[in-house]
Amino acid sequence: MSNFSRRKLITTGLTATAGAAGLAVAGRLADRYGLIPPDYGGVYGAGTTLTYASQRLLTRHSLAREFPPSQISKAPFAKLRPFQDAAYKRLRAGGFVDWRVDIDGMVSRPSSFSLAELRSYPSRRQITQLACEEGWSFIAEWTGVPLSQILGAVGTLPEARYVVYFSLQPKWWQSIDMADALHPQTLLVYGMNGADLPMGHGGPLRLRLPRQLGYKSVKFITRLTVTDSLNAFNKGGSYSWYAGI
Ligand SMILES: Nc1nc2c(c(=O)[nH]1)N[C@H]1C(S)=C(S)[C@@H](COP(=O)(O)O)O[C@H]1N2
Ligand SMILES: [Mo]
Repeated sequence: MSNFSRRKLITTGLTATAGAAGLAVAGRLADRYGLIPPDYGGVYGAGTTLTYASQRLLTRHSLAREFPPSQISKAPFAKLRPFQDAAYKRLRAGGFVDWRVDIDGMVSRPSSFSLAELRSYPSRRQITQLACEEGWSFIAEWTGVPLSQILGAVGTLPEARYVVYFSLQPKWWQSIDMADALHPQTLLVYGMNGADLPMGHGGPLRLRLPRQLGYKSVKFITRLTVTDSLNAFNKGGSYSWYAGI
């Protein structure tokens, strides 16, 4: 059977099963095809599995919508409450020359990148929407280096399955699978609407992942860990692990 019709069959099977015989069967089917999101069994349970499995089969390579410049929001909403972190203030006073993002875990060359080093890679600029789970959204132009380039530079090992990314804000981290980590629209962003990324939106560096809800776009990125298991990391808050939109 061709890859496409096999995918179609599995997806159709998942959807039909979910309607007819209940979500538990969909879960077993998804398990067979390696499509269980790591928080399966959590509060979101089988519904999340179904979303993740269907999206992975159908849209692994699809792009989030990009907009023309005329659609850029005039007043993008920065969610941040005043950010009083002392280490951040010091780094900011120094023009962020000492900001580093460390990359470790399952990579051949664990590395530490300055913003200048990140900017020396070919950049990507994309106008996409950031949508919060609370219901609001805005459209902005984001500039940064595709995460795939940085992962290529450090050399991810073949066993790598996830990238966990951490913020200077201690309670903020998230993780994505390699399909999202290597996706061309997944960026380490340092610019927004033609200027440096402002503090309110996570400057000097945030992850942008336009195919998932806003909470996966973690701000103030300082570290990335490549891993084959998320067992050592709980999800980073009470959100669902997979937030595909
Ligand atoms: N470090 C950090 N990253 C974060 C958050 C946060 O509070 N701290 N909020 C998340 C949520 S819930 C959303 S919707 C977006 C909001 O991005 P914005 O402030 O650029 O609008 O950032 C995400 N990344
Ligand atoms: Mo959010």
